[in-house]
Amino acid sequence: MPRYAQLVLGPAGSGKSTYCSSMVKHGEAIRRTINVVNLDPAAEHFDYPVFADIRELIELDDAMDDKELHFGPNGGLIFCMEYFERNLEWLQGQLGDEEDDYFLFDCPGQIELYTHVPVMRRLVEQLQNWNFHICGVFLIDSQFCVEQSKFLAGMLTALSSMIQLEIPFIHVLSKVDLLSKKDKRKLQKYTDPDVYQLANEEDSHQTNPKNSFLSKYRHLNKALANVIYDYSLVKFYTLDISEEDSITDLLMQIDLSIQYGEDHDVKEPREMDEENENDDGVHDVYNNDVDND
Ligand SMILES: Nc1nc2c(ncn2[C@@H]2O[C@H](COP(=O)(O)OP(=O)(O)O)[C@@H](O)[C@H]2O)c(=O)[nH]1
Ligand SMILES: [Mg+2]
Repeated sequence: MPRYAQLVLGPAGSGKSTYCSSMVKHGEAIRRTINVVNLDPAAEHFDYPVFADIRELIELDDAMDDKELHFGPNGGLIFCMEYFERNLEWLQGQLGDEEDDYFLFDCPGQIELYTHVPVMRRLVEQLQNWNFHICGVFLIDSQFCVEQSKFLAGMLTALSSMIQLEIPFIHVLSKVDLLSKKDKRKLQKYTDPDVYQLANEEDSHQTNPKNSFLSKYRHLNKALANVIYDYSLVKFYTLDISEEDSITDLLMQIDLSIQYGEDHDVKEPREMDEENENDDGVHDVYNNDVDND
């Protein structure tokens, strides 16, 4: 039986740790165990029960205080994550080998860790070797996304992480509870699969349409929106942690992407016989689109 994991990604402050904590609480409510592993060596505060904590392996302050290394916060973080990468057996020991376990990995927010440094990629490969089905859950603060240009910028960051990690991604606009009704309505157009309409919109910040730089920029936005639309690259879900339904819907989408629960259905004896004859492993279908044959 496989195990399941979400890599919770996104810029600092996008709400990753809060998301993990909401998922744990939701899990408790529906009697499902969701474990969280803190992978942020600089984490100061989170309010979920931590299953394993990278700070027991290495802490950012230790890397920064080292008299020979002289690291600042960013260099220190990369150092910690590279140390982690060389010591993945520590993680293996922490995770144990219970079948069917479900983990969230609360990751650090530095985007370069997903796009430029191999650590996350190595982590994904290792988890796959340990029989995990993994997806990336990429959070973007919805408050920054009510403007079209910022939304596209966020989307491109998410996209570059997705290309690097080569796992299914669920993109989430977080903190929707903080939006005004008007901004919530604005957000709807981003969660609509038809991103194309973005291309034809005026950005409220472009006050002078005759300015040639702005006009070029508008063309660029349009071209980007077209690429994203043409390849169906990114679909966004919203998350309002004050609404249980919002969490339920999101978890369902994520579970679908990692095929969690497929092995849990109660099977009729006849179905089981058929399955034994035609021994289809879960791995064969993982990563393909869900098909209901
Ligand atoms: N109202 C509200 N605040 C949030 C939400 N998610 C995060 N925050 C706040 O945003 C800040 C950063 O959140 P955190 O989860 O630590 O972000 P991280 O750096 O991505 O782990 C904290 O002050 C949180 O309380 C949310 O869904 N709703
Ligand atoms: Mg955090």
